[in-house]
Formats: sequence, C-alpha cells, structure tokens
Amino acid sequence: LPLEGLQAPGGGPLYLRLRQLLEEAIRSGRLGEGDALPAERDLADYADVSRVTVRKAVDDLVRDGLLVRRQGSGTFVAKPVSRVQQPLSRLTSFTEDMARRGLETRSEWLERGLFHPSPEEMMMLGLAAGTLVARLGRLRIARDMPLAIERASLSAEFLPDPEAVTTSLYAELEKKSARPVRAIQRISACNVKEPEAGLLAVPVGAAGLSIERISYLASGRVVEFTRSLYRGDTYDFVAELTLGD
Ligand code: 16G
Repeated sequence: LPLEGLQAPGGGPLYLRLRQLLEEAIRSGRLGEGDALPAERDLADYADVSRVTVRKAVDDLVRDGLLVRRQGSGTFVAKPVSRVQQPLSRLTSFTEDMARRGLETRSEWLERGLFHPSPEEMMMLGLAAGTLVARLGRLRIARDMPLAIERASLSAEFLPDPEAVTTSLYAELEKKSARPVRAIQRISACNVKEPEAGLLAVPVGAAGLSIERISYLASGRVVEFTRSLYRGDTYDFVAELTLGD
C-alpha cells in the first residue's frame, strides 16, 4: 500500500489523509474487489499512525460502501456499485425489477401494520372516515446493497392483513385482484439526511431521488400512495420519448 505523504504537514486530519490514500488505492485498482485490507494493527504500524486513526478512516470507507466488514474475517474491498437502469414507462414492482436483473432482494421492515390514517393519507387515498390504513415501510436491499427506503400506504380495504406481505406488495395485491394498472410518479432531487443516510449507507447530504407514486385500479380508485427515497448514486431512471403531434 502506498501510504507515502501521509504525515506531510498541512495535509488535514490524519484519518482523512489515510482515507484518501486508501480510496485512491481502491479507485485505481491497486486494491481490487474482494482484496482483504491489512489488519488494523498492521496498517497502523505501517502507516505510523494510531489504531484509532486507522479505525476512523476504515469506518468512513465502510459507511460509504467502498469497504465491507465481514464478522470474524476482516475488511475487504467492496464490489463497485453498478447503476441500475430503470425504465420509467412500465408499472413494475421492485421485486420484479430486480428479479429481471438476476438480483436477489430482501427488505428490512421499518413499519408494517394497520394505523389510523394521517390527514395526508386520507386525502391521497380518498379514504372514508373511520377507514384504517395499511402502512409498509421498508429498506429495500439488492445484492446486499441498500437501494431505497419505501413507505407505502394503502386503504385497509385492499390490504386488511399487511403482515401477509413478506416479499412483494404487488404480488400480494395481485392475489387480491387489486394490483394497480396505472400510476403517476413524481421524481425530485434531494439531499439525504439522517436517519435515512444511515439506513442507505450514504454520507449525510449525499444526492438522493425522492419519489412519490400514486397508483390506480382500472376503475380509477387509488390503491397505493408511496413515498420512496432512492440512492442517487445507484439509480438511473430512463424514459423513451417520442415526437408529439
Ligand atoms: C416499486 C414502487 C413502489 C411499489 C413497489 C412494490 C417505485 C419508485 N416504487 O418499488 O411504489 O410499492 O415497487 O414492490 O418504483 P414489491 O411488489 O416488490 O413490494
């Protein structure tokens, strides 16, 4: 590992300099995907810095997804994040989108149950007074990488048993003949704040895409109101444009 220049005066905090040198080694390929990082103690000796400094630099790179820690076996260079190309014209589900790319998905549940609706949910879903709302809050993960936080709200009429959704909401709605056929989706830029930054494993202030989807049944009834936050560094939304008349 080329760590020369680490102790140069005026270079800023040591751990940041170390982080930068490690990052350069990864980006240039000198440290390749899957390579193990030397043990913390060895790295500290070698770079002539304290173990606290090494830990801080490594923690930073783990948080930013360049390194991964494996319990009991050490720290390794992570797989580079490849961007997902998501067509914007089709009404598909996250599970389907990832399956099409051969990526395994899982979710960490943040919220799942029936609740009294907020005024916004009542309005967006057109709920009659007294109707409960099913809320599904999930961190969506593909190939062990967190991609998005999604918070879906649906009238309990369509999803009286939110616990029934284990992997795919749309698959469950399909069973209940309530899969949406049309949606309006709004995408806007944002900066990721805490606690979302922690969940998505990006630095606070990183670019994100904030997405709202309102989806409808063929009858015109609203089924779903979903707010999502996608990592800006992993998703490209692609739309086909045709010449209008
Ligand atoms: C997509 C949708 C989300 C929908 C989910 C269902 C966007 C921005 N969001 O992620 O609205 O609830 O798919 O996925 O595209 P599932 O069937 O895998 O649960």
